[in-house]
Amino acid sequence: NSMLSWQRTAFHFQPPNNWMNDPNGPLYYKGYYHLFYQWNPDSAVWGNITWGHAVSRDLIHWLHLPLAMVPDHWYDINGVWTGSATQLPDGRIVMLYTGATTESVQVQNLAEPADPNDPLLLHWAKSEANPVLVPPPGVGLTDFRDPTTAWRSPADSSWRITIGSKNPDHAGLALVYKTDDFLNYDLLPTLLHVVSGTGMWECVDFYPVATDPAIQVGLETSTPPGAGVKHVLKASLDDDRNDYYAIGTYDGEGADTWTPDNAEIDVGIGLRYDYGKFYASKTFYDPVGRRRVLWGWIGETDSERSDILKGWASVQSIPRTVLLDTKTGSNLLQWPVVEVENLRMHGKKFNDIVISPGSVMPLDVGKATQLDIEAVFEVDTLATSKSITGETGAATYSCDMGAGAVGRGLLGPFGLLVLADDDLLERTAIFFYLIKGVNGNLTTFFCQDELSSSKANDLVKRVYGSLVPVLDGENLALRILVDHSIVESFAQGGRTCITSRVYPTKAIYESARIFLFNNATNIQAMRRRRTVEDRCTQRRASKALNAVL
Ligand code: DQQ
Repeated sequence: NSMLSWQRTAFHFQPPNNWMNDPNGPLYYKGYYHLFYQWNPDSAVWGNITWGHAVSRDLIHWLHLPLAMVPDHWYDINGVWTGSATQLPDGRIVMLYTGATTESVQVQNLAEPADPNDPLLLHWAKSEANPVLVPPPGVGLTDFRDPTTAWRSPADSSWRITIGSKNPDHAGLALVYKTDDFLNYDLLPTLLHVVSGTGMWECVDFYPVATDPAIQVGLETSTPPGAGVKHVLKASLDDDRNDYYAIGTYDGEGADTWTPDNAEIDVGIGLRYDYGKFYASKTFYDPVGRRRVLWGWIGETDSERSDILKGWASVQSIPRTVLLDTKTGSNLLQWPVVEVENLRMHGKKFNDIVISPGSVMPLDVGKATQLDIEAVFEVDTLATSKSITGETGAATYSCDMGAGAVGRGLLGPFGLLVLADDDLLERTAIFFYLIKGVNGNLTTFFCQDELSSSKANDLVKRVYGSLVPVLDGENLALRILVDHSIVESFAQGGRTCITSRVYPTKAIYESARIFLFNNATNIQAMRRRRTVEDRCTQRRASKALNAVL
């Protein structure tokens, strides 16, 4: 439907049409990045799941290729579901994926490139031995899916993979298998990990990260645990459709178990990759960029009817590099791959903008449907320490309570409005909200408000967000990618991320604008004082709580 074609993205990955979901088997091979994905070739809703396929030299520009795999055997006739690639030391690629059988039982299957000399990996040969794994005793026939990339055991140098499931008590868990040839597997007696109450774990991911601030590169999946290495475990929770990760320690010499650093922020109950729309993600190690790259499926938040009308559904997140945040030690940093910056065309800088309370200020960047925004907000610690907030700490605020971006607090909200029309009838707000606790400490929330993003009435609109760690002396930093119907935002270098799908009806084409806004009320106090002080010294004036872009 051409009326809705403006909703298609420009630099986020999308198939030519129809339904897409999880990213599958990302890998680098002979000069090309490969992305496979869950695709329904027949319609814009989930079903008939095959593997779509595309290649790229830069993770940004993609060439669409024919389907890599289709449901054509009893062991995957109800869907070629999610899987992962492993590159063996001899260069061989093995692809493990879940098949839904004629009886809809979930089994694991093996496929390999039919012609390893073809850098495009156009044809895939499914193994004669399929299925190579069936649900073990005690595991539900439909609770056994999404094998990971394999890693080498540091203890016996056999391969390990993990597969998500749940137990009868509704605990999410990750099974571990041992294999030498990817045809025969032994289920290990101990789980990699289990967390009560978290339900089915889909699309488990497991990988090492470097803890040394001097080694800020990604680590190959088989990097053994030990000094300077931690392991990240991620599960996609079928219950709430969000991707949760935790940082911990992998015991590769013992029982192949993983223990979180902090049991209170364990997998499924603690940190999320993204506090907006983001699911079924998967990382891979890029040997050329020496980085770990994360892909996530960004679904639609409009109606199924609209998806059918427009003829497509879903995009992939911008590929994000993933590192351990060695400053906090307790979260990851996600950041758009550097290649995205090659798309920047008409750079515009705005410096030293002071924005008064309750006001909105346009930033003239011309048509604003595709943007890569970097913004820094300077918070004067003197100003905040003097302000009497009357608020008692983090418990008094969360992004989804209250009035979102139109609320008025003492130290927030302030930030940007994107995909906004001149009259601000439509706008998506990305903002910070600071709370001063009774102990005098500041807590910073990072939020994204979709409530006024569109006049259309068939949408799910929310205020998303969470806390973001801000260390002493740091300014508040934002990166926002705007791409027609997606707003992907990163705070403090990627400590907290939020992705929204939005469907403006007025803020489109030439009418899309961006604005700065400040709804923090205590800047009023600052401003009054400044009027007096302006006569004395300009330096004092700059100590107000300034929002500086
Ligand atoms: N999507 C796939 C499954 C996976 C789910 C099926 C997650 O393999 O568990 O399309 O979105």
